[in-house]
Amino acid sequence: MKGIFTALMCAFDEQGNIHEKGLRQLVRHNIDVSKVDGLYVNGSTGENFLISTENKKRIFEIVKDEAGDQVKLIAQVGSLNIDEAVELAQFATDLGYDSLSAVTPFYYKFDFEEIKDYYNTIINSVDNTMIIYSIPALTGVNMSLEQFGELFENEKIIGVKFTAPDFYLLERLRHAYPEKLIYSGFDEMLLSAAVLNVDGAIGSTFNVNGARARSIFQLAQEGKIEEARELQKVTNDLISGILANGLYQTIKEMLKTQGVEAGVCRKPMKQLSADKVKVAQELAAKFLS
Ligand code: NAY
Repeated sequence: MKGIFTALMCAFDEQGNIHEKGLRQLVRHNIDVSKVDGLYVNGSTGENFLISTENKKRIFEIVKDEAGDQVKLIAQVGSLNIDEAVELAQFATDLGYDSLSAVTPFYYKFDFEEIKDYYNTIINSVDNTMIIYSIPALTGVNMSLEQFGELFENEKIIGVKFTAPDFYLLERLRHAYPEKLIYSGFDEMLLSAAVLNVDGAIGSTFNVNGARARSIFQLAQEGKIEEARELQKVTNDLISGILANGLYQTIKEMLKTQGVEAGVCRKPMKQLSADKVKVAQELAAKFLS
């Protein structure tokens, strides 16, 4: 379960339906071209919070069917509707997903006891493991070192996807829980996290930049920091361009230049203007050769 995991996009058609052929191509591109170690399915990048339970299940099915056992698969099942989270956890476990993940419950200001109960309820309902998905900038949920430790007391909670720029907390977590899996969540900070000895990374831009991300991670592990820094610089030039143009939409347009029918993003995300499509194509020409 270590290494570079792509936070998989999902291809949708203009009506917002799953574009199955495009989704299968996305899976193949990540496995065959980018050669990543695993896929993180139905996360933020998969537009999970914009789709129905049925669509979430269908995406889990298609991805497992296409990927088989070629790479590790993590199913993000987190939901404010805890019954849905449990249902999805059972569904993905039955399909053979290697691990589950759940975003911290958001919107309402849940206290820590409630967050802990949420994780234990989901994971104790299935024969699988859980990776906490922590992304404070989007959820508003900041957990302390001690609170992570309390969640980790459940042996089925095996790690955390740490999508935050708090490198002090990241270092403390690494030090305190050497046996837990820690994944870096911000692609633009991959090298810094790798230096702190994380076990892997999960990222949206790996859909197009997976090979470079793998190299950064490997170089850092070999102590070749100068070379890794150079690749992180190129990566961050690319990420700056993507973020300025519209994150998920731009990645989809870049994938289209690689022969992947990545479709469009679901509403309320808007589609790119013609000018921005051109910017995405220029980014692809510059960075994906
Ligand atoms: C997810 O669930 O898809 C992720 O959180 C993947 C991590 C990404 N975060 C978001 C919110 O998209 O890859 C990052 C991020 O897109 C990237 O670092 C650019 O900021």
